[in-house]
Amino acid sequence: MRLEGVELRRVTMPLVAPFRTSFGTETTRDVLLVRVVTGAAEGWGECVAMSGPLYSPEYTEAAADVLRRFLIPALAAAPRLDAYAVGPALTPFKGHRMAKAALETAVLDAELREQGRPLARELGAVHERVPCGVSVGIMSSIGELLDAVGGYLEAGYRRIKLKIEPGWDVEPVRAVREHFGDVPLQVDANTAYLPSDARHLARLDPFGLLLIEQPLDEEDLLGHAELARRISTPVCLDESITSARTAAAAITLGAAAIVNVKPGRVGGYLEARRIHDVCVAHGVPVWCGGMLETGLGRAANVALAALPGFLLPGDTSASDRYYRTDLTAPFVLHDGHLPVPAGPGLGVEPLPEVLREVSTATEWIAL
Ligand code: NPQ
Ligand code: MG
Repeated sequence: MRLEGVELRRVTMPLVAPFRTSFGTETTRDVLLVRVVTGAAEGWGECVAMSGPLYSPEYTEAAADVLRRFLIPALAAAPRLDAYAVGPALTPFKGHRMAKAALETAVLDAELREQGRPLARELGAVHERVPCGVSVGIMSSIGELLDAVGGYLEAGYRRIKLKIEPGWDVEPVRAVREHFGDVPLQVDANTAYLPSDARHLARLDPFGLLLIEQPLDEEDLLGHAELARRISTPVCLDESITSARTAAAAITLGAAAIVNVKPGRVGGYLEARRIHDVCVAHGVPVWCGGMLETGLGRAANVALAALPGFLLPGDTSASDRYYRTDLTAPFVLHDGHLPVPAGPGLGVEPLPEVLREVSTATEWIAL
């Protein structure tokens, strides 16, 4: 495969409603898209970094910068190009996994399109559709939360995840349990608690949650292991899991009974599959996280979520959870499931008129 060039494109997507987490409130999604052009095809990768370094150290401008200064030039110099050569070509550069993931995904998409092969098949998917969950932001009142959760259950979502933080945890969980009974329910703290909050978090035990996601600092594997001994809710890690190696360490330490797999956070879909494999070998269930992806990233996430170790519904929600108009043909929930794309590569492409409408800048890097 020969690379002719790479396009970096910025798009601004308004969210249907503000999304509040312990690290802030987002009203629009500022996305960096990577498009690679080869002799025979083009491929797309969506960078999941946020506009500020709030979820992880990466942010959109930094991702664009490292791609243009370091990652794309390194790829251009690589002797042999296919998706499996991208990771090794980029290993000299530390971190920046979301930027690396976007570039690798674009190359993988182009390669699979050239070969007429779907991403799901390439990754080892075993399902044609996947059950979907939804992530529900922190609200200004319990009433507002119950309206939101009721709407999602009505729409068919198979699992509800509540964002929590100190001051918004036991009461919202209690209210959802009281109103909606035994629905599959989990919580996500995005690192908002301290090890000294263990006794408080144990107050969630009676509600029979599927899991608590990333209660403590991303570097605190030992703290999560200790917390897991003090609460009965299974501890799931998100931010802490940056590679198959950290997944193995977290499992061995007893810091993760369940793992959230986000391809962007770990450097791409190939590393995401390795994490899946490590977890399956240890009997640790995984599920696919979400970063408010457009249809491009969503298509790839749904393909990944169809692997056999993905035993819990993911944050692979329908397009209309976040966007009135998606970049691609919308993903629509049927019976609480999304279909795994069956076409070559990602199996979806941006709608040209929508893409033009939401794009704020493009940059072509010829190779
Ligand atoms: C999580 N996602 O699991 C993340 C965090 C998150 C679906 O809960 C803009 C872009 C806003 C990415 C807010 C979900 C975001 C974002 C939250 C990611 O931790
Ligand atoms: Mg999370």
